[in-house]
Amino acid sequence: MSDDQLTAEYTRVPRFEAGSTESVEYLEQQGYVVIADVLDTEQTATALDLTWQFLEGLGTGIDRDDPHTWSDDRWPIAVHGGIIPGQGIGQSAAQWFIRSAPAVKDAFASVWDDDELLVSFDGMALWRPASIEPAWQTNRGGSWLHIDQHPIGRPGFQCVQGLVNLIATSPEVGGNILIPGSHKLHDSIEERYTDRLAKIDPAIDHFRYPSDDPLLADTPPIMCHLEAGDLLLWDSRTVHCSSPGTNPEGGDAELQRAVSLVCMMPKARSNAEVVERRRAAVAKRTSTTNWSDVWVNADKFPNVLAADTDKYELPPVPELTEYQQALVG
Ligand SMILES: O=C(O)CCC(=O)C(=O)O
Repeated sequence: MSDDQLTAEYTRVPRFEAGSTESVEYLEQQGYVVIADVLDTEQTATALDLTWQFLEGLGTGIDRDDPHTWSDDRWPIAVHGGIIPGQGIGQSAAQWFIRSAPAVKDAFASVWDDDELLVSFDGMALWRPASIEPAWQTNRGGSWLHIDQHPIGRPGFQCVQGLVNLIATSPEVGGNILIPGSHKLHDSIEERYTDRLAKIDPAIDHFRYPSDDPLLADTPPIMCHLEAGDLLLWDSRTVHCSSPGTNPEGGDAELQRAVSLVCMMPKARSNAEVVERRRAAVAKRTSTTNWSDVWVNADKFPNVLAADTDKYELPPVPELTEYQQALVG
């Protein structure tokens, strides 16, 4: 198997109601859970429209109706898996609209048994059609199978990440891949990957997981089918990534995948300094990672810093409702 190959079984898994006890139990056992319909059809359409407004508003000449204008020199900077972490996306109207859906908070509130939550200022994964330009195909899963929680710096249960899916998934296009139950391996990583871990600062919550790990041999990766409007939640210890599917160059000349990354954690886990920075981030249109208990500025990611960011216009400063301000802190 070459380094970047990863075969995942495309699977229809149970879809739970936001806030249900069953959804929390499934998450605890499997390390992931699908929450059905956190956005309805109309809300999903609005979310996609706002996503295009963000892209067109960058001022680089992107036109939603002309895929030939979606070229790298106009597209926002994308990192692994087509994730756009910066250019103000974390404070865009699209992201605020999606993360403010009541069912998104219900889902996280039941996980934490706490409804005083702060939301991440995350980005989105937007996949352009490789049928137009093969180079737009995103990284194959095996190249970035990972967990988002340092095994020593953050032991035990610490965070649940999520994505709101805006376009129904298919085996051909691909999408998120995860390894059910792999959150239970987290405690053993320190012992099994001592040398690798020694090179990673305990404050960096990203660990590339070897796809040939023998403990994964009996639990094949899955790619969950998601309807438009579904929320996928996973424990940050669950081994995951995304990958193009079986026919990535075969799709129509339109956006192939659009997901909004979203994460909520209890306000009680944060502190006054982090909250102050979060409040300032709204006006500055700064994006973050999934964590809201620490301050991590996604505009300072090396790939973002290395790029020519002057050409991008930031989205307008969002006017937040009381509900949204409470999610800032
Ligand atoms: O796009 C995806 O499904 C993967 C997202 C991911 O790996 C992450 O947010 O850590």
